[in-house]
Amino acid sequence: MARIARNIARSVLSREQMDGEGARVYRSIGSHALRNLDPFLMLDEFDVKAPAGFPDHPHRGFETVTYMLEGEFMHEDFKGHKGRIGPGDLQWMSAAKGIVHAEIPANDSRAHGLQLWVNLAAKDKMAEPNYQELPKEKVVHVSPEPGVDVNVIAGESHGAQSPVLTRTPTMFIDVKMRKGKTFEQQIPTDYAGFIYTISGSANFGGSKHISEAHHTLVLSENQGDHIPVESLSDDCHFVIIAGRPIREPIVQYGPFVMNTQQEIYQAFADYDRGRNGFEGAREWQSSIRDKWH
Ligand code: FJE
Ligand code: FE
Repeated sequence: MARIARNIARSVLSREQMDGEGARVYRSIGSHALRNLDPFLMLDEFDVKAPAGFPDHPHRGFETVTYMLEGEFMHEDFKGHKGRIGPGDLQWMSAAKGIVHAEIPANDSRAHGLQLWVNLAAKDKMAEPNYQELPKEKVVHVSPEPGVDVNVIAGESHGAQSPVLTRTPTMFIDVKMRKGKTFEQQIPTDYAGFIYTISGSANFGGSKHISEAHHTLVLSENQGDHIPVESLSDDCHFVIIAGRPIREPIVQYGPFVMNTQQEIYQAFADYDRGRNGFEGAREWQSSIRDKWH
């Protein structure tokens, strides 16, 4: 049987916008043009310089994946879990029933990276929160040929498998290519996905869609099992993100993502009263929030 390549069904350029406290983001999924792409709720390319950041805020019902490209972030949550994420480091945080935390630049230089929000199925939304943290050295790397460098954040690429466990089946592949190289990524036929371009230019998909940086390229759902890429510049850098759609109703209110309006009211009430996973949330203040104030 002939193999079918995925094509680019839509291309959307991210515009710069502000979120958190003065933090600059290029929003991909989650912007007005790309409300959500089941199972993904949001992808931000953040480019933050202190004193801007994302001080104390809650999450419920999904996972946040922070992948740092340049600079350093500090994080601290309401149960005392804290640390730093630097270039190439990965934090896969399953907020599930509740996390309250702060994420802010660790020093004076620009903190640049990606934050992806992966939805959870109803059965997982009220699970215990969990962190998977991989320093750069532990992020699985594969080079299928010279001039092609792949970091496997989640899933598998060219025989290399990420150790990250994803409650929602997800692949997240970071690819850097020199000019004139080719690359192919296998993608399960039942996954919905997209490519987000960070720098350089390349031809994407079977129909050779040319794209520059800061674009979200939504993959066709044509039963294709792979996406081919040909780079057109030496600084070609993009991520391929795909996952199995959950196909459940989504009701989102900022950082709470549930299945019904009733569950959103419950999330607000729990956060306010410190219950059902938000114990201690009301009294808590991060120690890092004052670093730049
Ligand atoms: C958010 C307030 C926030 N994009 N990229 C409201 F602070 C946030 C938020 C982030 C965020 C955090 C990081 Cl580290 C990177 C981000 C938004 O925390 F999403 C909303 N709606
Ligand atoms: Fe957060």
